[in-house]
Amino acid sequence: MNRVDKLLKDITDLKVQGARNVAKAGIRAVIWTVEDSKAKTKEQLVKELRDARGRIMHVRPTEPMLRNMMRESVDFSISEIAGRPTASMEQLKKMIVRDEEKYIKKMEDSMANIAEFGSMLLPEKGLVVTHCHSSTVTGILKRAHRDGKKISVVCCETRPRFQGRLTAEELAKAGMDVTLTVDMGVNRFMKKADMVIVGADAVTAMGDLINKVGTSALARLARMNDVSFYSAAELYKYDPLTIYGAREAIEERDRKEVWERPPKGVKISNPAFDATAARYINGYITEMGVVPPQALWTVAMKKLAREMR
Ligand code: RUB
Repeated sequence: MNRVDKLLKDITDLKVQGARNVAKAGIRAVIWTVEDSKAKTKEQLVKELRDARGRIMHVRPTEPMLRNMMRESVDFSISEIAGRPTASMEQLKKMIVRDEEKYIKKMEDSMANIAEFGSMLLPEKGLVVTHCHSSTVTGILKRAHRDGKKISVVCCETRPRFQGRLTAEELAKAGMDVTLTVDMGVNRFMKKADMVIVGADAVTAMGDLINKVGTSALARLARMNDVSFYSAAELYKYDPLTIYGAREAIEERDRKEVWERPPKGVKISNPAFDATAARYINGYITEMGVVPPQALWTVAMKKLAREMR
């Protein structure tokens, strides 16, 4: 197995998890495809880039950030190749690697803005509930901690893959007060919570949120207890196809993650994500600021329309 295949398998197996990390790994896969390419002509290189993009884009189905970044960055690289008729293959490969790396840098810059806006939104002292592992959410919480805010965090363990443990470990390492609860145990903390912040895998044109399964129950629980519910979402999480009525596919994962050998007659349901209606969401914390769910698509299109067709 070559290193690109191995990286794509790591994404499918959740060794790489979370939408931003998956998108970054997608860019890394493009870089490795180019570095390892044996293409002798520009046409061959363009074909390899197109084939790689097609494979990488769909490695996990519910990941518009990955798809948006693949479209944008690979289209950009292809147009750069067309614009340099006299460049050698080595020069072109170097240029593409440099361009693709810029996309990773852009993601880091967006993350820094989201962390700043998110920290400003948080109270000076309070209890935040979160779910699963979102690098965007932990980025905000750690930034608030560095800003001197006294934030305690309760994180759901997030069965069946327990990504909540990643959150708990990361925040504890950063010196934060963090409690991991069994998923349904979150109810007793919600009564005392000041805010819920979760990540996002996809945001639709209606402002609905697709995130780790369990998020929609958490949002309803927050509403019942008058607790504000936010999602931290880079604008690339917006799925532009939903404006045409496309529905975000919800990844159904291997049943064995839930029960290795279930007794005969027991059916297993293991969706990776669920949908939370916009009416339960106070706002999205994005790199352009905190926006209401109904406004997200307009703000996102300002960013995406520059490069996407
Ligand atoms: C992870 C998950 C995260 C989002 C956002 O699911 O639902 O909340 O991906 O993460 P999985 P980030 O573990 O199945 O990938 O903020 O890091 O993009």
